[in-house]
Amino acid sequence: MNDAVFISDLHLHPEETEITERFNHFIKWAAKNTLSVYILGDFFHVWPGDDALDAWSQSIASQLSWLSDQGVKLYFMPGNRDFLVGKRFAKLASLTLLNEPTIITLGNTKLLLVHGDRYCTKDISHQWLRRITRNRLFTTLFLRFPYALRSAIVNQVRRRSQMNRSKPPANMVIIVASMIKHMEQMGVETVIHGHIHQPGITKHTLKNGNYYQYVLSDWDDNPLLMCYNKSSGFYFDLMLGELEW
Ligand SMILES: [Mn+2]
Repeated sequence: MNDAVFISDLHLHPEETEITERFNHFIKWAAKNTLSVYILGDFFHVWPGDDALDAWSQSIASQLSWLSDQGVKLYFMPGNRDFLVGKRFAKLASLTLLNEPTIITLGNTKLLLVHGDRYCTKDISHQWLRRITRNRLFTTLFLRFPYALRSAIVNQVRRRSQMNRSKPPANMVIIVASMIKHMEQMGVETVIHGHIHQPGITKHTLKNGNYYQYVLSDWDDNPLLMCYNKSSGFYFDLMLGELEW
């Protein structure tokens, strides 16, 4: 049994049926294998606001809520695609919303949780967009737009991003200096993030010590799950089990 499992970048969308099936499988896996789940952003590929709730997203919410009923604590940090996930969805899915960034402690490790896009500091246009979209005044105003208009805007973004789906944009790169600076500011030596879809564990050795970077995977093929338990520490796992995909 794990104390925590970290996932991100599922990019759930009603047209992506395989990813939805993987998510369904994950729910059953998580009920048996972890005490808590941390979702670190881009859970949904697009989310125009909680009034986007339809039969498909209601079913996602009810599965999360079922998992919570099994005693699994659920935490949700929005990413750059689902920053409009709000209290209504959180309540329906029985999850706790987390600010970005958030610090938690597991065992003796202080962990910095972020989505990851904040470290893509070479991507000037994204950082500009990020400042706007993570601004509460902007989100409040944007949510007053008619739903159809918001939906059209976010779907336009989706179409554009699908065109270069096979290769992530060159500017989607973590700038390590920006990341370490943030970790120093936050007083941590370990960060967990997603966004760049390049899973791995990297140790950065600097004069003043070591910094550990855990990067989460996307869900396009076989997602790797970042797990933590007291005896094994942090490790990547696959959703194995008796359930067929
Ligand atoms: Mn992202």
